[in-house]
Amino acid sequence: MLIKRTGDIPNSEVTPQSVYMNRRKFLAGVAAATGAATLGARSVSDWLEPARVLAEGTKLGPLVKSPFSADEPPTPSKDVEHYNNYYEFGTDKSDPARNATKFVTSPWSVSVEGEVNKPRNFDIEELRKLVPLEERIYRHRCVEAWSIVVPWIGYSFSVLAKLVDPKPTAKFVAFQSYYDIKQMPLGPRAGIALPYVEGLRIDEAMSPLALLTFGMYGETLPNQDGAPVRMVLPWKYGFKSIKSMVKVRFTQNMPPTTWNIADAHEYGFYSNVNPQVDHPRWSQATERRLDGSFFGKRIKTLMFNGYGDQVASMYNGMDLRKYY
Ligand SMILES: Nc1nc2c(c(=O)[nH]1)N[C@H]1C(S)=C(S)[C@@H](COP(=O)(O)O)O[C@H]1N2
Ligand SMILES: [Mo]
Repeated sequence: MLIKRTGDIPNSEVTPQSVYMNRRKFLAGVAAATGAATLGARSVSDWLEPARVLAEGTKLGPLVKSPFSADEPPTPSKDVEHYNNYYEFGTDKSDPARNATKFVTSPWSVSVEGEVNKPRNFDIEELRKLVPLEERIYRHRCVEAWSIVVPWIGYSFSVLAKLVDPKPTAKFVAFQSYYDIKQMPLGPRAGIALPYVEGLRIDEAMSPLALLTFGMYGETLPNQDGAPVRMVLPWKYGFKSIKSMVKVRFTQNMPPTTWNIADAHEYGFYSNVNPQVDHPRWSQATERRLDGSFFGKRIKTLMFNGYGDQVASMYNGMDLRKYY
């Protein structure tokens, strides 16, 4: 086990939002006064007190606006927080919101390893502070033909990748979710092999669109949406966007992926959104956009979920029926 979890932090030790915000203002003042935001490799805040983990629903900011944002109104957050796939917490869409409320996500760290020159274990708070956080409004399309528009908060995964310095032998990136039967007692009944694993080709992982995600709707991620850190890959079906990540491994070979293990015929490694290639059991030509109404709205699905300008060239010359 690569992740060391030293037990629960009592609630009293989690910095309340007001204290945190005041501390931010104070630190901004310190930084301005000294004319330097960092002392060596560590930030001013690290010298003043040890990193604290932000609780679920803590405001994140300031946020940088992203040029990658879709020009579409976000889905009401109520839908995004109550219509989930997170099989570790149950297989019904309403299960995760109910069953993940007590999920302990602090302390948390992410191990980055494999074909890299500088493997490292990142504390979640350190990871979140690597670069300024962006708000990116992305369309998110589930393979089950429903979709949402979410203002995610994070930064490009490539920032993290560059820090660990991948070797030329790194051709793929494998991701792994947290799994603990004690916290996820429904896991053994999920019908898929856990821990949940996913993967990307290295060029896909380095695409600026691939978002290392810490929050949504201005706040830290709700547990059911993948707290405290997940991937979001808007040009791929939703199951590629792994939640509650604990391990990132750069590899020479294509890594196994959860839904491909479960049924290779239905779920491929690439799983780019493609309205022309149907799922064996249903059409992928349209999707039901959740919009706060009972049924949502039926709309046409776009190739690469509308992100073709940014990602299509990565698949030049590939038969996308074969590499689904
Ligand atoms: N660990 C883990 N990650 C996961 C899943 C899961 O069951 N377990 N479901 C995937 C699927 S199928 C989708 S559509 C998205 C849903 O993300 P959301 O609930 O935040 O909308 O998470 C993906 N990541
Ligand atoms: Mo999905």
